[in-house]
Amino acid sequence: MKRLLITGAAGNLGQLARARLGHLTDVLRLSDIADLGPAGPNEEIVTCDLGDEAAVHELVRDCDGILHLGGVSVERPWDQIQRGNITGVYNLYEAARAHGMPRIFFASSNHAIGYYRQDEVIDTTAPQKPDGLYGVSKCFGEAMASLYHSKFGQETALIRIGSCFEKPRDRRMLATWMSPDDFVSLVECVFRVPMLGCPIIWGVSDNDEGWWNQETAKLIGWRPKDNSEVYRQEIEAAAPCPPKHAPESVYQGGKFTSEPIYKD
Ligand code: NAI
Ligand code: 15L
Repeated sequence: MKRLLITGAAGNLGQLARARLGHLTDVLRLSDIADLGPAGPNEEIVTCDLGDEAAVHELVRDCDGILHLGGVSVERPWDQIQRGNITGVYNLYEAARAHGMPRIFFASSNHAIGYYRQDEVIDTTAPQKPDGLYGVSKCFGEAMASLYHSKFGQETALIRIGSCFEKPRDRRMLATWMSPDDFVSLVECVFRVPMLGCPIIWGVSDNDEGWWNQETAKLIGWRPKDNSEVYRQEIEAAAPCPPKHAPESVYQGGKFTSEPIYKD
């Protein structure tokens, strides 16, 4: 690849991608509304609000791939979600259509299906069941990717990320955790597979505990290697088990299901 664009490059996963995915491309174009510091070798820095249509068109120009991590990543008031995750995603897909349809890795979320219960196992054909406005915005992103694939042939990997952090942070994350190494190998597979289409894939490690039937990862040759089980003792010792009827024990989306609709 000549130029890979990373949106949300100042964020948690964006910093990881910046540090570890330079080998995929000649040039990394890094973008965010937040400060990204100085450009390193083979890096370009572009400050850009995803809600700004003209700026997003310039951002996407001359890119062969897009790792789309930018936007609001938790539950927030509608106007914030709308700018980053609704208008922003529309702007991104329109810009991609205008500039040669670079392949997109879309960071969707388990919160698109967060109201499924933890005693259910679902696959990627299960209807969306978002657990908040943030989850609704990820459902919208998945729908945009599907539309642009059907209408124009735009390729997108819809990655429903569980919880990607250095280590699982609570009991629920023993089921939802994706390790940084598995994230890196997933991005490599998405951009290296000859034909992608528009699959939904669970962004989760090879954990013993889990609620998602990982049947589509093989379409891109991705085999996650890490397992949250190695952290079980540490996690269980750190905090008492939440009550049986608490949202974090009942729903796949955990505490997101008990968030209010924020007004400001
Ligand atoms: P993050 O919140 O750390 O990073 C998101 C970045 O997007 C931030 O640097 C922020 O400044 C930028 N951003 C927000 N609004 C923007 C706008 N209007 N224009 C331009 N940039 C904007 O989130 P994180 O953890 O790095 O996640 C990356 C992506 O993966 C997000 O889309 C998130 O929804 C998704 N995801 C992450 C999970 C995780 O476990 N880290 C789980 C599921 C989904
Ligand atoms: C997400 O979608 C969030 O972006 C991330 O911060 C985590 O909270 C994750 O889901 C999760 O469900 O653990």
